[in-house]
Amino acid sequence: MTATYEYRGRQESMETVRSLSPKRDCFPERDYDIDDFSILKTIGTGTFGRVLLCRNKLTDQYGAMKILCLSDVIRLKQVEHVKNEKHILEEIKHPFIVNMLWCDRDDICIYMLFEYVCGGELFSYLRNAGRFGVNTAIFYSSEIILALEYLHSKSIVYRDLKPENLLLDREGHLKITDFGFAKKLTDRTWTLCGTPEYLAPEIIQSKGHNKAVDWWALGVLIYEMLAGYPPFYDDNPFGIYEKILGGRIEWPKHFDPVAKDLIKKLLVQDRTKRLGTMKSGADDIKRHRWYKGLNWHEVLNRKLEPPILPKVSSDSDTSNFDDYPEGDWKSARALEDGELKQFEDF
Ligand code: ISQ
Repeated sequence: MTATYEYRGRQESMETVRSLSPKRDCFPERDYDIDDFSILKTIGTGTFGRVLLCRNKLTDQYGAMKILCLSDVIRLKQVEHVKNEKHILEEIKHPFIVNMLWCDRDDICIYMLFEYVCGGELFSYLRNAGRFGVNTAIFYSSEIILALEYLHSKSIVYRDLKPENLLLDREGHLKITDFGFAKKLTDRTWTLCGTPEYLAPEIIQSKGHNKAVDWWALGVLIYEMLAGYPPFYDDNPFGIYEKILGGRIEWPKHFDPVAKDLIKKLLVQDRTKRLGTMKSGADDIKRHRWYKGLNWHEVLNRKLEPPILPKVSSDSDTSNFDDYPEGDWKSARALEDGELKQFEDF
């Protein structure tokens, strides 16, 4: 397989839901003002925002500031998505998820401060290596499984698992980032209306918004780590969709047979039969023989030795991220009163 793959700029989901969850007691760490931060360098860009390395002038600590211009958020119809992302990030704290430390907005931008994860994307390491060995794939997938299990325990579906959204910290442990597609599942006992006898299966099952989508994506990710390319690929997106629905997977000759068994059980079309979605949840995956001998308590406590140690010269080293032109986010237009109403509760 010699083709190169382009994974950036994937289709955006249009699903939105508001979370009503209580704030965790440690958020925000302090009530800062955007002027408390020196903005240093762009380390990532997206369709309606950018992520910048910054330094807190009060504590001297480095952080990653995600800045979204409100006019772009409105123009791209992302208002509910962004509120959704903020609500979810306020609710979560986990060793394998990038932690949001503070969030604010003015009438020009939204500011989200995260811990700075300086090792860069797993994507870059995977492309450089070609493919990962079994122990490397076991290490990264085990940290992802615990992060997904945690999110699911809070009725949050992540929905965007891919190597570009996985960062390595200074020690080489994983952190999941970008909750723009994440969704808080609503309590179906409240939102299910209608006479039960007449309800369609997809209403009962809230099809498409189910935790099972994350376990499917885990199967794709483990395959891609071990093969070096994803299991369903075509030059055009419709070709990819056809292959996904066709369910035929080609296996490289070198592929580990035990991993193959696990991936086959994750890439099951019927999501009620997919590993991770039955009544034991993530335990069914954790007990698969590919993870035999792994101490999950040690995984959670970051006790396993990471297979890759990122090269980092200092806390503010950005060499593991691409260079981007420094756009002029400060000169974005301020919203008018009518438009600002959409962000009143932000
Ligand atoms: C933290 N560190 C580096 C990059 C990031 C991108 C998005 C969110 C948080 C981040």
